[in-house]
Amino acid sequence: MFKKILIANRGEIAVRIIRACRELGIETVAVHSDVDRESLHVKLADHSVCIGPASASESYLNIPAIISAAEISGADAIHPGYGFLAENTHFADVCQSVGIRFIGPNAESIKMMGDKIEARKLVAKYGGIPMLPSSDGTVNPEDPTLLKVAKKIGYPIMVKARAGGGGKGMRVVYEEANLKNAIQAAQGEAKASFKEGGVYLEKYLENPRHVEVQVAGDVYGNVVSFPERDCSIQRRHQKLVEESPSPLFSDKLRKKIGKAARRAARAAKYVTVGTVEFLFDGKKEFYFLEMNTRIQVEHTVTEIVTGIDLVKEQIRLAAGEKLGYSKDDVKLFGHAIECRINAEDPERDFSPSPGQITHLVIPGGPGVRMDTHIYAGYKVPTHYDSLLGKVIVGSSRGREAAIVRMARALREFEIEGIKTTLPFLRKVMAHPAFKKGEFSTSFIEKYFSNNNGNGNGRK
Ligand code: MV4
Repeated sequence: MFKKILIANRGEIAVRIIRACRELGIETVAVHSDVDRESLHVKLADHSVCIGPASASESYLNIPAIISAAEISGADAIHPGYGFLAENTHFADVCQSVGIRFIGPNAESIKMMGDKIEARKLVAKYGGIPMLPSSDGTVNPEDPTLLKVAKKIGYPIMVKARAGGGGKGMRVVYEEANLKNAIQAAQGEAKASFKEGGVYLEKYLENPRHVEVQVAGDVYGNVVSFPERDCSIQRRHQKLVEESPSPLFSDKLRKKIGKAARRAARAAKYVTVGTVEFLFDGKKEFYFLEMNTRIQVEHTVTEIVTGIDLVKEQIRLAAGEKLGYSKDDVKLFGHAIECRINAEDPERDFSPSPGQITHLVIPGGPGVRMDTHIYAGYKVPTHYDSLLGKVIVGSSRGREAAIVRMARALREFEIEGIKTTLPFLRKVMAHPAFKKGEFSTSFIEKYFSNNNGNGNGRK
């Protein structure tokens, strides 16, 4: 097992990782930028190193500074958290070349899964995983077979960036006449966002639900899957609410998606923890979308419904330990919901709201967990993403009871000095469509698009 882990991240996830290390008896090294000196992750870690100025490119993305900090402090592994360097192939490579274990899969897996075309090909070749019809590889407006390929897939079609992520470089096309323009636009956007301008075509699924499956694998080829998470409540590709299990899933469908996810993990020879994303039609079919090679923000709902500490699992598996249990040992208990608390103003189109927290009451009581780095007096910097933390609830009495519990927790929550997504989340919990479990990825657009806050979609 590792003796000392450097956490190349900040915020709630750095705190979460430090807590796992403490329980595992592993020493921790926090890194921080100039403006994060007073951050909770710095206070909780055994050691800390300042790695640069506020700007992320000079601190949390500064590979030489992070590697130097690891070498000086004698860390034998680096945990990247999510975001920043978590899916950076070059960083994973550098760690390996200096003899420091990167806590995640090998650089090869990260690279393969980062390329959506390669990932699809790998998974399709392995077989047994439902896929939407698509083009074989990248497409160009001048391809002589373009219209034929598109016709075979059938409209509507989504043009997607092979380096995609975060909804950039995507276009929906309903008719042939718009295809070439959409390809050009997506290529331009992809080139600007990812430097890689390649795009491909995929059958477009309207009003899908976003369902994902956590997987874990060891170096001996053992793989398990966990109950699915439903992450359909999102706004402009930012998730706001996640839950497990999905309100629309039967045991039969859960078995089927679990099997598909394990097959995808096996196809990728996946080691440590990862997530297989699917689109779900809301009735009975799901389709492979992509695979993420990092610990995710919403891993917590899976922890609540299974009782398994996924960050500890990730560290253990990265150190080469055996999984030690099989898919049938992973049991689903009750229902869990997570709400993301962001420093954003829902009244102003969710614009960032940094500043000092002047007053804070964090919810608690039965079945309530809060993962956060904030405290009263903490100053939210302007330089990083707006996630302040997550309220996670679990109930053994099912989804309705979990919603009641979340509404209760959000009611207890008090935060002053900055604007947050709290009032918005309270409305989501009270919304009839949410309560019924009847929502797709269009939920927020559909009911909150005028941002009138009344949640009925009318002005
Ligand atoms: C899709 C889709 C419909 N059909 N692909 C958005 C993020 C990127 N990873 C993939 N995304 C989508 N791909 C096909 N063939 C709809 C989306 C999509 C979406 C997916 C998950 C969660 C939220 C979403 C919001 C808009 C579009």
